[in-house]
Amino acid sequence: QGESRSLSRDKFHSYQEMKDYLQELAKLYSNTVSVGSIGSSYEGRDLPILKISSGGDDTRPIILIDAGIHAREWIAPAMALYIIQQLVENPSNADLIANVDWHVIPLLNPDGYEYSRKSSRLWRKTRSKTKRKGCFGVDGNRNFDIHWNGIGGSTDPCSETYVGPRPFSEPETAALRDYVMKQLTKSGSRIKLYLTFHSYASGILYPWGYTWSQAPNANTMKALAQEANLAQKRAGGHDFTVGQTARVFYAAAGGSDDWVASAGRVPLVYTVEMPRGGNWGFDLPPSAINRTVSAFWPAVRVMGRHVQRS
Ligand code: ING
Ligand code: ZN
Repeated sequence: QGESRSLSRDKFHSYQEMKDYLQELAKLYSNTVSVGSIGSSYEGRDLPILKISSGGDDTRPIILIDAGIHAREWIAPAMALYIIQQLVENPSNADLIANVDWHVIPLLNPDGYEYSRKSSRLWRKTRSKTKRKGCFGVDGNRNFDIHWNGIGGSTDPCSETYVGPRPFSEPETAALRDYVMKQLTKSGSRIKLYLTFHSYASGILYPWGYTWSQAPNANTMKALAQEANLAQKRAGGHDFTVGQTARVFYAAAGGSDDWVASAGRVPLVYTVEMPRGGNWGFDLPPSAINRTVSAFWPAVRVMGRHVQRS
C-alpha cells in the first residue's frame, strides 16, 4: 500500500525521529503534504505541523489534530502519527482528503516528552522554570484562557496540574492559540473539527470541561462521538466512554478543547482519551502500539467523513 517509508509501529519514537518522518513525507508527497511550524517550545524545539491538502483554495474546511500536550501520554503522539500515515501513505483513504485539509501537530510538548523519555517517565507538564526553586513546568491543559485558574487546576508550581502564572504563559499553548486564531473567518473558523489526543481513560469527550452546563451543540457532538465509538468497537477496540468531560470525567478549566470550541469558534471538538496499558496506564508496551492505534482509526474515519459531508 505504499507504506514502505512509514515510521515503524514497534516502538515509541523520539521527537527527532518524528520530525525526520514529517520532512520525509513532505519530500515524497510534495503535491499534497507540507511541514510548517507553529512556534517553538520553552527549550527551543520547533513545534511542527503537518498539512495535508489535495488542492482547492484556502477556504476548504480544516480538521485540526494535536497530541502530546501531556508528556507521559506516549500513545497520543503515536496515534497522531498513525493518522498522518493513513491519510498520506494509504491510497484507500483518498476519500478523506478529497475536499478537506488535515492539519496535524503530532507533538505539542516536545520538551516534556523528551524529559519523559530520558529522565522521568511519568512527567506530565511542560519544562518551563517556575517561581519555586526545584519545581518545573505547567500543565498545558490548564493553561488556556477559558475560565483559567478556575476549577480542577492548582496555583502551586509544584503541582501536576499547575495552571501557570497567567493564561498562555507557555510558548506551546500560545503557539496553538496563534495558529487557531489565524483560522478565524467572518462567520466562524475554517477549522470544523478539532481532536486533541490524551491517555489513558478510553473516552471520546466533548466540551465543556470547565462547567457542568451543556454546550449548545452537545447533542450533535454526542451523536457523532457515539457513531465513532461504534466504528472503533467493530474494529476490535473496546468500549470508550462518550460524554461531556465535566460530567463523565471531572471538571477542569483551562483546557485546549474548551478554548478551541469557545474562542476558536470550532463547532466539533473532542478530547480523545486513548486506552491504558502497562503498570501506570501511560506505559503501554511497544507491542500494544499497533493494535491500539489501528483499532481507533475507524473512529477518526467516521469523524473525517462527517466533516467531508457537511
Ligand atoms: N485528561 C484530561 C486532563 O487534562 C480533560 C481531561 C480534558 C480535562 C479537557 C479537562 C478538559 O486532565 C488527561 N488524561 O490528561
Ligand atoms: Zn492528558
